[in-house]
Amino acid sequence: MRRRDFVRLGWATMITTGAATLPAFGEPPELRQVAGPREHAGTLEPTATGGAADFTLQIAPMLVELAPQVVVSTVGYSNRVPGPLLRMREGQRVTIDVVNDTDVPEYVHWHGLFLPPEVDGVEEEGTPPVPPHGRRRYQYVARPAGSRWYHSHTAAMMDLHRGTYTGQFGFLMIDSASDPGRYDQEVFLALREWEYFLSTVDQDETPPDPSDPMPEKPRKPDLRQDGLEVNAPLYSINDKILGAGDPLRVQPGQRVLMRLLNASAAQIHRVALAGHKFQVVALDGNPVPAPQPVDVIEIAPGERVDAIVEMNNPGIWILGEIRDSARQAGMGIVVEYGNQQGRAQWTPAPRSSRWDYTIFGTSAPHPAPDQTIDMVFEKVPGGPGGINHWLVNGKGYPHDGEFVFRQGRRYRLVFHNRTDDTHPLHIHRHRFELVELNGKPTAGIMKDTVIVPAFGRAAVDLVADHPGLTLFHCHMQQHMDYGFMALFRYA
Ligand SMILES: [Cu+2]
Repeated sequence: MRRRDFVRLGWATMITTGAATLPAFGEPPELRQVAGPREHAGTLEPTATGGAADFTLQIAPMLVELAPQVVVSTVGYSNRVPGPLLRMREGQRVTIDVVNDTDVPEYVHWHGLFLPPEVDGVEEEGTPPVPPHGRRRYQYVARPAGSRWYHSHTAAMMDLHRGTYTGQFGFLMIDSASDPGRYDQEVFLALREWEYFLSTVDQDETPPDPSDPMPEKPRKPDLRQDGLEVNAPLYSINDKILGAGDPLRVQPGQRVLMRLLNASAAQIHRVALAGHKFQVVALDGNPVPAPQPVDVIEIAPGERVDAIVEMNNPGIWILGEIRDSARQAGMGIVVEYGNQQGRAQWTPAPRSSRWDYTIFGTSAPHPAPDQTIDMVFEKVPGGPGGINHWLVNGKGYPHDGEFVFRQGRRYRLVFHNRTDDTHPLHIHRHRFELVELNGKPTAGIMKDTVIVPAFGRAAVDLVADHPGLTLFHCHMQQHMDYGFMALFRYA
């Protein structure tokens, strides 16, 4: 990106607090890869000593040109949104230097990797911060293979210019030696909103489906008034609003692997590609046992979906959010076949296309868990002008050490969502197998983040095989900041 004369939107300037100084718009640091798996421990050093890093990330204020004359001020990695693609091989020992050119401590979390707590990038697990105007070196072995990502793991609370509200996110790809990779093009698509603000409206709520079983719905509705939710006026895929960036150029007959990431701080998204279907091949970077074609992909903050699209319908199409308001606010990208003319077409997705993880699973039996841990989630509505608070088993974070794993044991975590909101629940440093969703059994779907619908229930199995403190939380920044977290420790 070259420096040019940015014209900032008046209202965007008014609601933006940070980033008074412009970064130097130089060339991004060169990314290099160094071969060779070495020993297996993760280490974290305060300074970059002991040789060159494989990757360097610079945390600094930056401007994002979402469209001509639509420029937002945020904090990002190496002056790019998304940050640089960090691509590594499974088993590779990588060294990443993080330079923090801001006034506040930061944490870079490597989402979906099996890392020791001291390099996971999480304050609650004991990772040291990257100090303000300082640097820190992360070293770890990259595994498991698949679509991973990295993002800020800083608490934001009421400051909507910190943590995942900022542009601090990027793709991290761990390539497997055994990956068949049968595709002609690979594209990375991050879904985002910009200029978050507090509002009484919950933007991503879908109308209730009468067939939704809602097994955790209480008999008596909670009549207390909700507090403020996080809302946004601008949306993008990667750093561009729909129509403002280069189209995704394809050719008839191509198989395009789309690696979708929801890098939002607050919203679940549903996307479709007009005229095409997505063949879903992996969830959270892990291949699914039964790939299936779908019209609509639902993806929550923290989740990744890998899908192959057969380019078999020449034209100019829109890949975008199925909600008209979100697409019109920017969430989309044009997909253009060669030698086509005209306007990009949008066609509404079929009404029947409801997202259901279990269609990608099998009916294989599960080994009996050694222990079942029930986790009940409740909301304490904030009332007018307030913020909702969240309880796990009757308490907000921190708990008194009640969540304990023993190494090698198999746990069944049962998530009881006794709230009228849908939550993407994430566990660090481990992955789990989805066992049941709203009473529907499934097997073979490995994830690190799972959507538990409003008044819904999910059960996941996890083998405790990564000793150390392990954070569990809702991936919506506001929910996490206001109590929706728990820390597991190994006995
Ligand atoms: Cu939540």
